[in-house]
Amino acid sequence: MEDGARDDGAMDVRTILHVDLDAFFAAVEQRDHPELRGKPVIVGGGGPNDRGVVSAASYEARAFGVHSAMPLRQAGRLCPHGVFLPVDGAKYQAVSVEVMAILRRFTPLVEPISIDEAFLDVTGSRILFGDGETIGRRIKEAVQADVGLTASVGVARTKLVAKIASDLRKPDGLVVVPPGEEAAFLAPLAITRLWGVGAKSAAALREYGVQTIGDLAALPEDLLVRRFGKHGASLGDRARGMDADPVGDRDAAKSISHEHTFDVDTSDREVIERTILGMAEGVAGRLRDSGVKAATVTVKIRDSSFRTITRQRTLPQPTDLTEPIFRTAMELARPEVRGLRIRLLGVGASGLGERDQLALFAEDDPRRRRVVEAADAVRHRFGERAITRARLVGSRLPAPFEHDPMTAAEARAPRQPSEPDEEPAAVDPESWSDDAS
Ligand code: TTP
Ligand code: MG
Ligand code: MG
Repeated sequence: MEDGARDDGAMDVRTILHVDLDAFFAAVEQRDHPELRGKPVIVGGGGPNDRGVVSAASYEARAFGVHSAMPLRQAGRLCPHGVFLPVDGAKYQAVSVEVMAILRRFTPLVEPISIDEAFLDVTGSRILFGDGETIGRRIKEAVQADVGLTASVGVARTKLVAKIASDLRKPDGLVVVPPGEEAAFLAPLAITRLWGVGAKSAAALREYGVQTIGDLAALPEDLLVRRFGKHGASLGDRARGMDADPVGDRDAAKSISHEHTFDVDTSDREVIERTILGMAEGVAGRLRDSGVKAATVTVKIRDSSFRTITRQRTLPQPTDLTEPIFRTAMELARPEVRGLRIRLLGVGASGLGERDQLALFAEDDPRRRRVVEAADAVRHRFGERAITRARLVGSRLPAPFEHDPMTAAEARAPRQPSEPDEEPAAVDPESWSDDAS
């Protein structure tokens, strides 16, 4: 933390915006298919009989109780007349790039934290564009005019409060929290809205009768420190709306990466794929060890002529799991390695945030997390390379070079057991095996 960053005088002058698109994937589909506007649209997997989960639900679908991360079958029961669509990842990624470019018109200090949201520090832009509220309104207008989507914006002097504010009047919201009113703004809200308060901390806090952020702010700091350690002191601060975290803090320096140089340059797809898998596992394991999730995956490729390229992509949601990292790395690498002899490969993860904090935005499947954590225990005991899924070392190798699970046709097709993104939530422990290599 910088000198004086906690000083109220310094914090006073900051104006931070949090911008988040409304029902993003579903809104893009409604934009592109006007006949779907006003209808319950559910984006995710292969429809209501698929065993996947909902990625996004339009606000019309939410009226039926459908939300992100809900099993599609449950969504099908709640909303039998809903329009179910597959995920068109490439399209949403392109829209995301357009939106981030709009945000950069208002300040260079833009920190994307997921595919549809970013923090902006507009402190230095006020002279040009007006106060935080004015900039928020102009951003909403520009996103609507140029991209055809609605965004919700929160304006405050801290990231934490701006993030909570943007969520409060969704969709199409604009919530401004004037300096000095943070604590009063937060007080009536449930503690689960606070970063760093996951389900576990919330349960522990309930033992002290804490339901709202105001209840938390009123707890004596020494009690919080005794119960939650170092984390406790900052919990109290955050409950009062104090957080000095600067926009753009999660920079490239905070990243985790693995690289591998081949003994002999290779163009063997299977070797390349296994190498990327091994590195994705290593990176995901280190993310979990550090208790953080990554928003962005990067691959580095050097060919036999020493030409080096990197490609990166921001994930729909931050992760610390092997599969999304592997799948994304493969999607990035696949078009680049074709026809080349590869000398070096690297997989990196950046845009790191606390797991607890990010878990508020997207709850993991707890069963899946237990399986992953059990595997981590084995990894810690026997070393990095002890665990690799049997299906990936055996004959049933998936062929990510041949198919792209993000394309609509693929997503509609019946699931292949070997598809890297379709691991059943409860993994049979028998499907894990030792990999002596
Ligand atoms: P969110 O911004 O969390 O949700 P949203 O934009 O759909 O709706 P809201 O109006 O509440 O902001 O996530 C952005 C996109 O990320 C979402 O449209 C789809 C994707 N996503 C998933 O694929 N799975 C998830 O569990 C979540 C939360 C999001
Ligand atoms: Mg959103
Ligand atoms: Mg979002």
